[in-house]
Amino acid sequence: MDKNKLSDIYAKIKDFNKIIISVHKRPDGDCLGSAYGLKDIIKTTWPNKEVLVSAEVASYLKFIGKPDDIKDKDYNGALVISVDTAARNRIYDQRFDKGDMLIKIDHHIPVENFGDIDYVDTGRPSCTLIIMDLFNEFSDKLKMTKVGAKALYTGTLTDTGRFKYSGVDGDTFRSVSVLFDQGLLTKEIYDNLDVRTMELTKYKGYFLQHFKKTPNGVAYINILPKHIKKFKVSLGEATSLVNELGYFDDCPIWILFAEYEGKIVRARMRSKGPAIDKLANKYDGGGHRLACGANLGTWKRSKLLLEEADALAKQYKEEL
Ligand SMILES: [Mn+2]
Repeated sequence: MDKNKLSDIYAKIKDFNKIIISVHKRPDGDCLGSAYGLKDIIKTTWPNKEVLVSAEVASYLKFIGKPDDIKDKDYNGALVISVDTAARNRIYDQRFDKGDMLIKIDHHIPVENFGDIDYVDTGRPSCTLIIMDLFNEFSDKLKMTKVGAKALYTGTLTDTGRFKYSGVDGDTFRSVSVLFDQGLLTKEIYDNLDVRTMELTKYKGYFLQHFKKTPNGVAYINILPKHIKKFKVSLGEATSLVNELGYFDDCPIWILFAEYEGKIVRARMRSKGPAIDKLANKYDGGGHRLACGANLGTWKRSKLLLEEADALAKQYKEEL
């Protein structure tokens, strides 16, 4: 935690009357939780400030907040805060640099600096925990309601796999305990996160019967538009099943390939052993040491990535 930089961020938030919070494309619980949590903290502390969130809607996360309709002119004189995003091209609203000042708050392995202030803490397993660091550092000045606590808890849950992934530590639970002190009620959160549609349940059956394994232990599946159509699920729903491939003790790496609009192929990669972030970097991606995304473009490149992942798995097993 960099207390000096948190002080700088606090000072800028206090200074500006208009703040726009920006998230990444294809939003997840962590970026939306960070955005709505930070919005709640700012609005509760300074009710007269205008705080807008620029994001796409993720239907399963509607219960933590909804994005604002932001006009070009809204950026005039605004402080823009980008959360949970490592690179410019991953930001959903590409007008992010149209404000008067830009702050980046993130926990991914840094790809590039793009803010006037860049606050990156890869030691935090979710970006929501950095927002809580800010809150806790200025707990004598900042306020939060249970609406903000709900958003921050949701993002922490989804990015840590419900406190399961590496990076979860004592600080995680100390921060989360503060959310309970703000009146956090968790039932609504679990009720919303634990919903699965009949369509996705049936697709999961297909998914579990059609994944494959490479010779050295990379479990993978190709998600094609025709499957999405047949099972009537969204790509976001289908790719949310990634960790269903993480249960095999002979597969330290697992990858889900999916074809997006315009035949663009992307990968979601996970590992419980070898670091995969360097591999993701080679394929226009990145993220964390054990959880990454990559932009492949074509199915041909997915084969290359798979071969390299297989080599990583082989090397890892040989070193055990
Ligand atoms: Mn995150």
